[in-house]
Formats: sequence, structure tokens, C-alpha cells
Amino acid sequence: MAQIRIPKDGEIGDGRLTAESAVMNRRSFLKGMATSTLVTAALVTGCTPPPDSWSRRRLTELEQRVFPAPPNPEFALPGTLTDEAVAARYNNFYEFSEVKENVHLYARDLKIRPWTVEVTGQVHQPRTFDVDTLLKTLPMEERQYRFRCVEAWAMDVPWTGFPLKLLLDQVSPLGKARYVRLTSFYRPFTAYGQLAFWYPWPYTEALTVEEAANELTLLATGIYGRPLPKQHGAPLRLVVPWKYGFKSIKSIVKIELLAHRPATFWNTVAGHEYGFTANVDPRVPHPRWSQAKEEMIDTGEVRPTLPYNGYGKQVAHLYA
Ligand SMILES: Nc1nc2c(c(=O)[nH]1)N[C@H]1C(S)=C(S)[C@@H](COP(=O)(O)O)O[C@H]1N2
Ligand SMILES: [Mo]
Repeated sequence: MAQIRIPKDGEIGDGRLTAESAVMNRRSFLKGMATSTLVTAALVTGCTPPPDSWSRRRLTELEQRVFPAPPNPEFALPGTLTDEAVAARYNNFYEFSEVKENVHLYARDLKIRPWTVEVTGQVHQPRTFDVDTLLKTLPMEERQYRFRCVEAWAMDVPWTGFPLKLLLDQVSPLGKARYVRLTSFYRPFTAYGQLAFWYPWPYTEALTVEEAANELTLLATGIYGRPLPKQHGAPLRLVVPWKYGFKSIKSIVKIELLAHRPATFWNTVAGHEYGFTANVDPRVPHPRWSQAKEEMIDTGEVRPTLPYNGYGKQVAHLYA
């Protein structure tokens, strides 16, 4: 199976998500230039990062009222949850770094208030929501979900959030809406990864409307009983637990209902490696590694990959 290799300080990520075969030869040269830019930027601005950017900031009054949200017993996992600190320091968030262990350091600079999400497109009532209004008005709950990255690592984590369907219901989708596209922020002067012009920024993902309305599909505002740390996609990210992790887009600013299937970030970069549907399936290997097993990021435990990541009961009918 795919190895999980921890890059050393200053070393660029393993690049497994990157489709070398799909990109031009000059790419590695360009990437080298970008790396030195990033390293220079890091040296100039970031010599003394606080070690715990992920954790213990003071919560606002509103956040103190919302977190921790009541656990939903329907989504409890057996066994021990993934170590919170490990999950907070092993992140994919290419806007900030391709080195998982560095994402939490660079993500500190993301300003997450004020923050609005525009919900628009093929709907009767396009609306823009302030994220604090969502926290105030929508019923937050905690759900323990399995999470499986296409790179064959996995974690079991408690998200706080609400079903995406509740938000879609508030804008009354039109009958011709077939897809839901979600878009992350575009702030290249904060997120230096977005200076990498060979990627189709901003990051986007999409689901069918049936997938988006499924009971499992969550808009997460928190993790481990607290608001999302920035590296996990604050203040609002998607969680679709039966699909590979790249579908679970972070730091969302726009949600659009569309009549046609849109292009998405990884599918555009390397469609033969990152399919649009991207359901977790142990029988379908990635072109460069097997998907039969997965490795837990904290304990290193290796376990078999489950079809639909264990959520067949809730979603298999969508693909019958
Ligand atoms: N905007 C954005 N969202 C993203 C990504 C990203 O690079 N940018 N990476 C994805 C991938 S590949 C994974 S595995 C998960 C990782 O989520 P985590 O860091 O909270 O564990 O976020 C997904 N969402
Ligand atoms: Mo991923």
C-alpha cells in the first residue's frame, strides 16, 4: 500500500496527490521556484510560530454557547478516536502548503471573521449567510465519522456541524438544479500555495444534488468539540464521509446549484487519478497504489478499507 512518509522540515511534500504524469516537464522547475519563494516567505515572516496554533484560542460568547454541541448517537464510532493533536498537524490544504506538517503553521494567517457564504445559482431565493448567523440559527450536532484520504491514510474524528440539506432548503433549489458546486476562498497574498499558477484556484468541489441532500453530508463548523482550527478548514467545511477526502472542501465561501456538472479542482488537475464521484472503494486501486487498506494517522494501525468507507447503508442506493 501507499506509504505514509513524514517529510522533514523544509522538505516538500510527497506529492502523491500530484499527477506528475499529467503535467508538463517544466512543472518541476516551476515547482522548485515556487518552493524557494515559499521558503523565503517563511523565513521572512514566520520565524517564531506559536507551537499550538491549532488549539486553545478563547471562544467568542456565541461559540461558547454552541460548543460542544450535543452528540448524535446515530453516528458514534467504536474504538478510540484519532488523537486530536495528530489530526491538527497532518493536513491537506494546498492553499497553504503541500507539506502536511506545515499547513497548521501557514494557516494561522487566514482571517476567518467576518465570513460569509453565498448560496446561489439555480435557486428561487439566492442568499448570503454570515457564518455566525448559521451558528446561531442552525441546530449544531456532533457526529463521529470515519475519514479516508485517497492517499490511503485515515482518521476517526468527531465533527460539529449540520446537514448541508438544511442550508439548501433555505434557498429553494429549482427543479433543474442537478449539481452543487462548493468554492473555497481565493486569497493568494495570505495563502501562498495559490501563487502556484498551474493549479486551477480557487479550490472547488461538487456533488450531485442527491449526494448533497443525503443525511450524511455535513457542513462542519467544528471538530473535537470546538470551532474548526484553520488548518481543518475554518470556519466552514464540507464533510462527505463515504468519499475520498479531497471531496471534503475546506473554508467555503460559495455554494452554487447548477444544471450541469462543473469542473472541480483535482478532477481538472488529474482526472484519471481523481474521479468526480470518488467514492471510497477497496476494489478500485488508484493508478499508483492499492486502496485495499488504510493506515490510521496516529497509531499507524492498518485496517481494511470498507466500501463507501463503511457508509453503504446510507448511500449505496444513490449508485444502484
Ligand atoms: N480548500 C481545500 N480543501 C481541501 C483540501 C485542499 O487542499 N484545499 N484538501 C482535501 C484533502 S485531499 C483532504 S484529505 C482533506 C483533509 O482534511 P483535514 O486536513 O482536515 O484532515 O481536506 C480536503 N479539502
Ligand atoms: Mo486527501
